[in-house]
This record gives sequence, structure tokens and C-alpha cells, in this order.
Amino acid sequence: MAPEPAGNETQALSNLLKENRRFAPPAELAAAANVTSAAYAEAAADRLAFWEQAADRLTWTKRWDTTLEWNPPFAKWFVGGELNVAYNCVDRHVEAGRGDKVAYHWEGEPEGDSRTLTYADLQREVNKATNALLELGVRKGDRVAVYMPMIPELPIAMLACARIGAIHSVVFGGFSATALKSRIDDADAKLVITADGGYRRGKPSALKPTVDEAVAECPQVEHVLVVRRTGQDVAAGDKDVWWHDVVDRQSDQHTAESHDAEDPLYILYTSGTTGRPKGILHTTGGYLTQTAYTHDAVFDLKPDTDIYWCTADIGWVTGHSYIVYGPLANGATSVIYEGTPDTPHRGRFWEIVQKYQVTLLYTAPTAIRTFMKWGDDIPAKYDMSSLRVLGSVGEPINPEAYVWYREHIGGDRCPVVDTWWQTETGAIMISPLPGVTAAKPGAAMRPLPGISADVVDDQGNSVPNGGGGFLVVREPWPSMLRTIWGDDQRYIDTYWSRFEGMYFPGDGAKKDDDGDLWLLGRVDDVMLVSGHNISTTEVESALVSHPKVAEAAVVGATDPVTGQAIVSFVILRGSAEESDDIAAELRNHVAKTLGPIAKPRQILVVPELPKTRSGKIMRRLLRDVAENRSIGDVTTLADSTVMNLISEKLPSAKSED
Ligand code: 6R9
Repeated sequence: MAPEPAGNETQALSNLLKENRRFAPPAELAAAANVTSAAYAEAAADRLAFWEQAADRLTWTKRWDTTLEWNPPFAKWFVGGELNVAYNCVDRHVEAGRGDKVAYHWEGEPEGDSRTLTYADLQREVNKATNALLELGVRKGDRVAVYMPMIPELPIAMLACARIGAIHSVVFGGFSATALKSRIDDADAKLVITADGGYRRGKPSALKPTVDEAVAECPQVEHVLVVRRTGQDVAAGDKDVWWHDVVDRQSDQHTAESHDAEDPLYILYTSGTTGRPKGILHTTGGYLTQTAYTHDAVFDLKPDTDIYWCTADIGWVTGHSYIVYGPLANGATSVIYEGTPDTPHRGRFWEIVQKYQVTLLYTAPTAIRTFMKWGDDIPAKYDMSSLRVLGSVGEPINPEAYVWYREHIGGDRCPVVDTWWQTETGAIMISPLPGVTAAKPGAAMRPLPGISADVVDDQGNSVPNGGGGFLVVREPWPSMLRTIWGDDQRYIDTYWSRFEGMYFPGDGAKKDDDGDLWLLGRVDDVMLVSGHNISTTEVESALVSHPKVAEAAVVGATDPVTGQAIVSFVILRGSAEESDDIAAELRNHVAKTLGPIAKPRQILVVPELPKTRSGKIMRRLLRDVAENRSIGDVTTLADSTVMNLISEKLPSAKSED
């Protein structure tokens, strides 16, 4: 049993980290910003009118009758409205005379392998793909599984589905045959779209054999449509058809039909930390409204001059909302990159920024920490003066990584927007606005206009400024998930049962003295040390603020004295040497930064950290190591050999005091 804390109150989550740096928006950006501070007041005065205005960015074939129908926890937005998502993302820009504008600059991993698609090109390609899907028997409401590398045919396939009203389920190209099969089965997909392979780390990486293995056990799949990308040999099965055989000969004309605002758009599976993957269901009108609005507001998108690059994989929600739907609905010009950041060299990202004169960059903390580890000299070799706004998503961004990103990538002139959201929320929910917010490094700051997020204690009461607890969303929002595919009860249980009448995303958060929000990681990862709930994020950020540390992950391990004790896994920066004193030095540094309660019991220097394929640290596996258990399910790990490297380090664990 953990000893009780002093006093009679248990804080849901301690607030330990103090951060005083602020970065005001650049004056020039603020003066011309798409969204000003007035938006908060407007949305607060009439939330539904605010979202109606956002929906008016889109082209509707029939206007909605009712903005929101809310039968908690089931929402319908823009009820009675009709639109076509593909028309909104492609055709309307061509009709408005912007057909020659570039939609995508696509950069393959092999150098020199690039392709440019204008909106007119995209329209022809989407129409041909749509006609091919129709020929293959795909109809409105059918499910289509998509398992592809980052090539232009991936967004084209998604838009072709959207055009028909077929529901795509994109499965990340790194997943195994078993994972793919379970997702094909759960959605009962009749078509699978894939490719022979894609380029990763300098060589072709096959996809088709995985599809063959999965589809062998999926009798409901009628066809497998295969793009030739790498030219690798593929075994031709009797369900297989080549993209170039079927799509290329189709007419490039297709008239888009209207779909109901609440018709499904896609299913995207999130693994969560445990259990069966959940098929998150997104629908049409509300989803496109909020992805388009937030892409415009959070990045201050100027479609005529900006070049926008989101480095995520389209297989994750970030790619769905901020490579495909949001940017295309806004008529933006985007970069898509197929490969990894270190191929053929560690400056590849910055070379791409320089080549396309990227102005808006959206990436993840895990990538930023990797670049920090590789050294400041690499980005310094490139001209990145085109950049004007930098975004971060996927994990809490440690203040040190934020400041490094601002300095070494953004030349100290670009605002950094730390955007909090989830597969389930569909679009950004909490984020600074680049022309409004004096941002604090490490804070997602405020809910966007029209979003009512809060932090509550375990009774569901709003915590005062300075307090920590559970993040909740109090009101429905347009791009919210509508349910878990085929499992309404699981939807209710997972998201709407922890706090009465509130959406619970599963994250911990705190409000600082100004009421600004700091995300503190998954509540499942919170550590209970001597009666204090301590977030992994704050201890990790304290470790990363030490000049010798590049990355850190901490977990709570059972301890006879304190209930749980903090065990830290750290990766040192390129220049730092592992020494006998390093553990003591880092433990003292944390104690000094956050207070003695947060002092780690142990520091383990490791070469790598276990991460999911989307780059999130898997603390569950580190807990297994810290508690000397055999290591749990590693199937969602990006690199399964990492756990061996970490386990080998265990005997060198330093435990002092
Ligand atoms: C978009 C995406 C969602 C979970 C979310 C939270 C974490 C994402 C964050 C963040 C702190 C941010 N997360 N963005 N935590 N600050 N800016 O990542 O979706 O893959 O579903 O993950 O990621 O824990 O609940 P998804």
C-alpha cells in the first residue's frame, strides 16, 4: 500500500513542472492571421452558429435543416444536409479556375523520383479510380480496405471511395497479415487496394505478400487491386487485378452524387494500449467541416502562397485529416514524402523543405527528438527560410524539444503549434492559434474556438487553475467519432462512462496558473508515488531538459516503500558519454527541477526506446522490464528487436540513496 499523502486531499494529478518561457506571435503573421482572438468570443456566444459558419466553407448540394441533433452520446451534425467529399476536395477547385494549381508535390524515397499532381490531374485520376471501383462492383456503403505505401494512388483511392460513398478503412502499411486480416474481417471489406511495395530505408519493401496471406483467409474479399510501384515480383492470385490495367483505361469523367452529411466516410482502427482494435467511425459533413476549419485556423493557411507538408503516414488519422481531407478541402498545395527521414542521409527532410520551399510543417515530437539527437549541424546546412509555422502532434512535446524545433528548424521566427487531438476526435481540438496565442513551450494552451474541453478531478468537477486531472470534452463537436464500428456499447463504455455526460479521451492534463492546458500523457501511464499521482510527461520533460539527454521514457514500478517508484529509460545525446555518474546527475537534476517526490529510483541508459509504428512510446513494455516480468505483446512495436537491446541494459541499472 502506498502511504497516504500529507493533508486530506489527493490531487488527481500533480502539477510539478514550471515553465516561464513565452513566445508571442510574430507581428506580421498576427496582422494578417486567418483567425483572430475574436473567434473565441464568437464561438462562445453561439457555438452552433460558429460551426455553421465553418460548414459554409464547404459546397453543399443541399443545405442542412438542423445543425446538431444530440442524443447523448450519439451526435448528428448538419442533419439533412448533402454534399460530396471528393467534389469538395477536388472538383470545386477545378471549377473555380484553380485546376492548374498543384495539389500534391510527391517525393518518392529514391532521389529524383518525384511527381506533381495539379487539382485537374487529381480530378482525372480520382474519376478514373472511381469508375474502376464501380466496375469492380463497389457501391455506396461497401467497405474497402486500403493497405498502401505513401504514393499518390493512396489519397486517390480514398477520394474515389468517398466519391461513391464507399467506406474506406486504411490500414497502415507496416501492419502484419494478422492485423490486416482482423481489420478486413471486422469491417467486412469486399475490396482490398494495395501495391507490390513501397520504398523504405533505401530499398523496396514488399506489401503484396502480406495482403496475400491475409486475403487467403478472407473469403468476403472479391478483388485485390494492386498498384505497381516497386516492380517487385508478385504472386498473381485469382482475385488480383492491376491498377494500371483497370484504372488507366477508365473514363476520366464521373459525376459526383450527393451523400447525406451523416453518411459514413471512413473507419480507422486505433489499437489503444490493450485489447481488440476499435474501428473509429467518421462521417461526412461534420468531419470535413472541422478538418478544413482547423487546417485553415491552426496553420494560418494561405492557399495561394503556402506550401504545406505534414510528415505523418496517411495510414494514421493525422494523414487522413491533414494530408488528405483538410488540405484538399482548402485547396492547399501539399508535399507528400514516401520514405524515412534518414534515407539516403539524415538531412532528407530539410532538403525537401528547401526544394519545395515549404512554409508550413507538421511533424511529431518523436521525430523532433530524433533530429535533436542527430545534431544541430544537419538542419543548419539547409536554407529553411521559407518556413513560417511549425506544428507538432502525437505526444506531449517536451519544452526542450519545442524550443529546439523553434530555434533550429524555425530559425526562431516561426510559431510552434502543439496540437492535441485523437483518431476519435477526427480533427485538432486544443492548440495555440499562430497569430493570436503567446505560446508556452510544452503546452497545447486552449481549446480551439467552438470546442469545450476542460480538466476535471476524479469526481468530474472542474479543477481550479494550477490543478491537474483528467481531460474531458463537455460538448459534442462536428468531427467527433460517431461510434465504434458495429459496437455502440463499446463506444459508450470506452468514452462516455467515466464521467457523466462528458467525453473522456483517456489523457491526463493540467491547467496552469493562467488556465492554459498542458497534456500529461495517458492516464494509464500515471505513476502513484507515495500517494502523489505523477505524470510521465513531466518527469520525461525534466530529463530531456538536461543537456546530455536526447529522449526519455519513465514508468512506475512496484516499490515496497513508495507504492510505485519512478524508473527512467534515457537515450543520451550524440556527444554525451555514458559514465558512472550520469545516473546520479540525472536523478538530482529531476529532483531539482520538479521536487524530490519526482526523483527517479533508477536511471537506465538505453540505445533505443520501444515505440509504436506512429512513434508513440510504449511504456507498458518498459513497465514489464522495470518490474522484471516477461515482456508483453510486442506486435504493435515498430522494431521488435528494441526490447532485447533494452533488457540487456538491465544489469547496469543504477539505484542509489
Ligand atoms: C492525432 C493522434 C491520440 C493520443 C492522444 C494523446 C496523444 C496526440 C498530442 C498528444 C499531448 C499532443 N497526443 N497529440 N498528447 N499533446 N499535442 O496522435 O491521434 O494516434 O489516435 O493518438 O496521442 O495521448 O490521446 P492518435
